[in-house]
Amino acid sequence: MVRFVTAGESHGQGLVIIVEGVPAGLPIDEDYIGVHLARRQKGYGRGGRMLIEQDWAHIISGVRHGATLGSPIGMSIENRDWANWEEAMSVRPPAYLETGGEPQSPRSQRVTRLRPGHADLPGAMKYGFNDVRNVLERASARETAARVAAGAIALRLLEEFGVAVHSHVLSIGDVKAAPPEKIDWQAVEESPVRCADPAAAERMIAEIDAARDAGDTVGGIVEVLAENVPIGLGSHVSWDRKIDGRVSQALMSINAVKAVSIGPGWDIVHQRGSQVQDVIEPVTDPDRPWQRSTNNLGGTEGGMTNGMPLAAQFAIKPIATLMSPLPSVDLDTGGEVQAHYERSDICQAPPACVVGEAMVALVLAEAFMEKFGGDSISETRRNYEGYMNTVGPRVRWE
Ligand code: EPS
Repeated sequence: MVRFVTAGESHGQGLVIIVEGVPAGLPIDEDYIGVHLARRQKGYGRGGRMLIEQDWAHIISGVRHGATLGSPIGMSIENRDWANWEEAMSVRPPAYLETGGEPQSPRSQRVTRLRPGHADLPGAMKYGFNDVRNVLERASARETAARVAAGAIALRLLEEFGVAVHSHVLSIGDVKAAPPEKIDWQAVEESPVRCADPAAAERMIAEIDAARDAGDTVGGIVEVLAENVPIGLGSHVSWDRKIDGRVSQALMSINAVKAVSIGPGWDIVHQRGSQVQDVIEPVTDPDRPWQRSTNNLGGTEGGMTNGMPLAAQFAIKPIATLMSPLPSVDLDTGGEVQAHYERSDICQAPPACVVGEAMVALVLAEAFMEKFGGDSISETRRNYEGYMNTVGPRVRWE
């Protein structure tokens, strides 16, 4: 079973990642993971933090001589900003707490002005804290760097079987990209907002600038597409095995995500059933004598992948930390205050694309290993090829 766990606070020493269940013999290196980490760091609308960080995942276990061992893969990513937070985020109690003196850094002051929309209030209540920093550090989207490192390993595994995962921005604020005929993925990589429609991209940039000028933030909608996914991942037989449910949970777990759809889910409910299903057309192909001319259902039917690209969209809300803060309440006194402001991003939609790719890849890798198994990549490949040879008209097997 492919699973992963992350640890790390936003301004602590760094992030730690463990990925388990990857078969032995998969070629992987830090450079490959580094490409994906760098993609996540880009995006118009980022705050000053990304000028400080240069994310790099050090592999510390599970890989030898450039290939996986089948053992848990351990990685760490340094937080360069830690150097500015050593007192505030110190593991040992800093001197001022022991002596009752004043902290050396203003960053060590307790945070008590609750930010609406962030984890501050529920986190402080749940964990019994009187300093919101104990919550916000882990609730920060910094953690998504760790997910991208884990996701890069899943992507590498899927790539061995021809699966490619891409992502792009569909909208930012009220600015929508025109539905693309065919997406030029290289152009998306070069777009500052990861948008396939260059005219819309310009307007998205202006939208982010306008939000920044107003001391505000802006959200967006993102699409992740996985191509060449084998038919039959996930299962219709039990609720927790359905691939669309698993993809949705994984995407919804990304910081600030408020809605997920498989395919253009919200749009198709306005149409009749006859317009929405992806009709199965016969074609003359001895191996797969069928095709779909549409993909309205986003590549899943009955909780299983159906051989079409898996397409998932998600909506990321405008970031909760506002330069012009909302009215709020102080955690200590209950008195009215302005919410806490701490340097933040204006728009997270472009980097969230890369995080979405990672989460989709992790779910697909888990479902892939569930279906094909194998302790070495060659064993997985034999099982995969054996199954793929059975995907076709049943008459062959009679
Ligand atoms: C974040 C606030 C900002 C972002 C951060 C998420 O960090 P800082 O408070 O240090 O300026 O840059 O995102 C990252 C550090 C990252 O790697 O994406 C928040 O409050 O969620």
